[in-house]
Amino acid sequence: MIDIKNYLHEKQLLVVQALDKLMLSPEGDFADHVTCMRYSLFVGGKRVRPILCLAAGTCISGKNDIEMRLLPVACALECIHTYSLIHDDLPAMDNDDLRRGHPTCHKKYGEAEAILAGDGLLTFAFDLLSNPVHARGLSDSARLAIVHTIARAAGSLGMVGGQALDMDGEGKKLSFDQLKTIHRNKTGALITASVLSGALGAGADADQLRAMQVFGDNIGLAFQIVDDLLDVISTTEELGKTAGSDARHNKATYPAFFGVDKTRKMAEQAVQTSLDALSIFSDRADPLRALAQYIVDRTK
Ligand code: GRG
Repeated sequence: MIDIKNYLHEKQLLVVQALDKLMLSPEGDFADHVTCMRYSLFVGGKRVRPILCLAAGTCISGKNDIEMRLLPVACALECIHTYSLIHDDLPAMDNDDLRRGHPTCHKKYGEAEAILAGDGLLTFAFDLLSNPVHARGLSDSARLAIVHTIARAAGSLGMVGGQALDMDGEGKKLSFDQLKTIHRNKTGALITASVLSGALGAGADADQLRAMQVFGDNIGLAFQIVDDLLDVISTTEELGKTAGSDARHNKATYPAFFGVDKTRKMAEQAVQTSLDALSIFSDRADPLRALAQYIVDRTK
């Protein structure tokens, strides 16, 4: 049985140290720009996506060095996620002052700097993924498959597209199907890609990839349902971002459709489906199992 608190603490440390080593240094001509990127990257965050990538790799490969080989991929995922948060907080989008318990990037450095920090982080992710120096230990074909998986999930047919639908839907009465499409793309796509890229890097076969896809889709769904729930039942202090933001922006959410109790049950159901998908794996999938449970139990 995995102690999820210790596991998360250990892997968060591993990811933060790798990010610090791999990320650009705040010196030279671009020092101010890089400082701004590093602020949002290191100000906090649970590091769920990189940890999912490492855990999926461990599930597929029994080799000790799999985490080390996947760290640049894990860091790229966190760079893309952080860019999405910076842009989501901008005045033109959710206009939030608080993120990860601290002032949002544009509040601290100004809007233009924040837009560019997001652009820089997104682009740097693909620098990390494609740079042979950072990607030691992954075959070229695995690296290409990972680049494609992440690019597809982060772009217009994934996270960016989901965000566009979300923005467009503000203040409108959306159907439940429309809400599911937004969640699947805005939040779910990058979470599934995190799991798949770890599995691809570790050499997963077609059956294993199919199982990882179902697992990722369902924890992505659970993650977003719980995010909707926490926005209603938690405080700004607990969340480290402004609570009640969905209602303020008139957004369709699971609690708005189903109420708090049914919403929690739906999240638990999605986690159960994700756990069922892992039944083909041995106890090497235990970290993934514990992460799925953490996603539904989390309080921030
Ligand atoms: C701007 C292209 C673009 C996309 C934005 C991620 C996103 C898409 C919007 C964030 C809005 C939001 C609250 C989405 C719900 C789920 C989510 C992604 C929450 C934040 O992720 P966590 O909880 O954050 O993993 P930390 O700070 O722990 O990394």
